[in-house]
Amino acid sequence: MLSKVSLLLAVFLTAPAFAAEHTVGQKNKAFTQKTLTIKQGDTVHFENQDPFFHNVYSLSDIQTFDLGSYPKGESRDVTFESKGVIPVECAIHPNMSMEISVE
Ligand SMILES: [Cu+2]
Repeated sequence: MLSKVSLLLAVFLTAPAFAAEHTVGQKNKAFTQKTLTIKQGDTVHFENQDPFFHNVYSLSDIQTFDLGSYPKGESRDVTFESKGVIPVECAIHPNMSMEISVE
C-alpha cells in the first residue's frame, strides 16, 4: 500500500507543474518568431495571420507532425512531449522556417 502511494507521488512530482501555452503567428510569409524556447509538455498555437493559406509541419526525429493547410484566422496546436530542438516549416512557402527548443 505504501509503495503504491510512493509511486503515485513520484509520478506526480516528476510531471510538469504547469503546461504553458504559446502562440506563434504566420505573418508576411514568415513565422513571427525565429526561435521559441518552451518546456516539455507545453502547447504551441500556430496562428495564420496572412490573407492566404499556410501549413505547419516538422520532419524532426524528435516529433514529426503536419498540421495541414489552413486560412487566415485559424490556428492549430501542437503539444511538444519530447526535449530537443525541432525545426518547423511551411510546406507552401519553403522560405518559412523556425525552431522550437523544448527543454
Ligand atoms: Cu506559408
